Amino acid sequence: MGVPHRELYIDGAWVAPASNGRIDVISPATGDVVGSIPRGGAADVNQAVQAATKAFCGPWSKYSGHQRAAYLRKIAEKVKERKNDLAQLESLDNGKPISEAEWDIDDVAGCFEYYADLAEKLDESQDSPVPLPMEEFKTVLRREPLGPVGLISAWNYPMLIATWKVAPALAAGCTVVLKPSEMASLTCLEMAAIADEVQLPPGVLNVVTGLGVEAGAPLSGHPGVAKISFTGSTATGQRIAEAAAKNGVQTCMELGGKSCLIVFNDANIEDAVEWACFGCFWTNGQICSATSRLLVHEDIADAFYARLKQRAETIKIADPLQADTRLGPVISSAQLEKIMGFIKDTKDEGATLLTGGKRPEHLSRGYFVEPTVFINVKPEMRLWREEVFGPVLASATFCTEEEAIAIANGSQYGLAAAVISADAERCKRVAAAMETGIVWINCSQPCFCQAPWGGKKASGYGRELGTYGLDSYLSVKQVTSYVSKERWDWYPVESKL
Ligand code: TXE
Repeated sequence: MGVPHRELYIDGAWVAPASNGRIDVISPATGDVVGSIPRGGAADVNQAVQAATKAFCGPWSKYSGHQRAAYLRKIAEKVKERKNDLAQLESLDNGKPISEAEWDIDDVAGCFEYYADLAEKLDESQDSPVPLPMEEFKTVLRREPLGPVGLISAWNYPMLIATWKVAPALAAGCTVVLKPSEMASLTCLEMAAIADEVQLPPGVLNVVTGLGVEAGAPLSGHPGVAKISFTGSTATGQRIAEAAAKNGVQTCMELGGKSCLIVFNDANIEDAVEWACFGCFWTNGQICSATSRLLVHEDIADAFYARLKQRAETIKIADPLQADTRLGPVISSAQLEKIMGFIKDTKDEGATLLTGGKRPEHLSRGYFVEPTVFINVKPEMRLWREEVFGPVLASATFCTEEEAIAIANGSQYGLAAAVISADAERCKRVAAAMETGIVWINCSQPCFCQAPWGGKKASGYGRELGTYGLDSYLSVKQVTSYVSKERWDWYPVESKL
């Protein structure tokens, strides 16, 4: 499969970066260079923000929601037409199994369609009245797009995470400068190609690829954007929020996680093991919401761990482009090293390795790691506290519901949590007690563009997706009219006497 040679997409045109530089694209499955992306920098970002500003003032923010929706629907159509090649490109670039990349591309199309629907509804809900206590006045609300926005995205769901930001931003009437992760930018450049094909007006979507410090930093510190939406690590998120705050620019932060799955003793072990594996090993373990901490009730721990070991050892690790592969490589050699460092430290700290813990022997190239499970992991161990972003599951046992809740909440992160139990009332109680933005009951990881997504604590703030996602790209203006026939009298006559 050929990797398209693309330039930056600015103001409706493909342009070489000012630096003329390029960044190698490395296949995580082989370590081979398979293409390159443009190495954008501050001058390119500046041009892109100018183009987005012009397009915002020009056609885009003036269009009706229906007009914008028509473009979003055309983008969704093209994504569907190109599903196979986009999924292959995603799998090649990021290493995720092709079956998962195909889901992602379906979700990209679905997300553009969903926000097309919401853009149309925006027309109907414009100028909605606000009930007031004085009948002399009438207030209506106008919901207006924020302006040109900067979107900085991550590599684990390259096209999908970008879409979670681009689709609601465009639906709201904002224009966009997208800075994808340098680790996997290919499908975001194809998003630009699709925008070009459907003749999205120039400057409405600009894509500037490049390194975080060279292209991301100038975007997050640019005074010309109205908002920065970021998905990535907590440390980078803090830097971006600081840079944006200096210009009074608002931010939405979707950061790391260390989510906990709690399995009670009335759970069906077979089902719970399946969710435990899916919840941590899906997307090669590189998911912000991965339930990478697993609490198992002590009554069922032996049976549960025996089945978990068996199941983890049947997960097929192979070339991600093969249809039946379930675990591909992690994104880079640096990420592989980081994961192997966690595995070594956890062994040294005295946890028990249940399965995995090394690179698979049958794969001599690429950045593969076996699905790895540690049990008897203590809360003070690094593996329990820090995000690994790889197929490594940390498990411990618990005795009471209160204890499980306290351990699950005892994390700096607060993105997601999951509970598995046959007792619906208990699930409801635990869900209410979790200090997270997302809770799954009797499952782990389902994600729908209709439902809000985001976390608490070090996992960030703000919400993407659902109607919250659209609202986050809108500002609300109150328009208040005096509607009484009587002259407004500052002081009623009697009180002047
Ligand atoms: O993330 P970064 P990296 C976590 C995960 C992973 C770790 C490091 O634990 O191991 O982060 O991954 C851009 N100003 N997550 O290095 O640095 C960068 O170019 C502006 C969790 O990839 O956060 C990319 O586009 N932008 C996560 C984006 O920020 C900057 C998904 C993310 O990069 C910048 C990915 C700067 N100074 C990793 N520095 C999740 N929440 O899902 C970098 N960038």
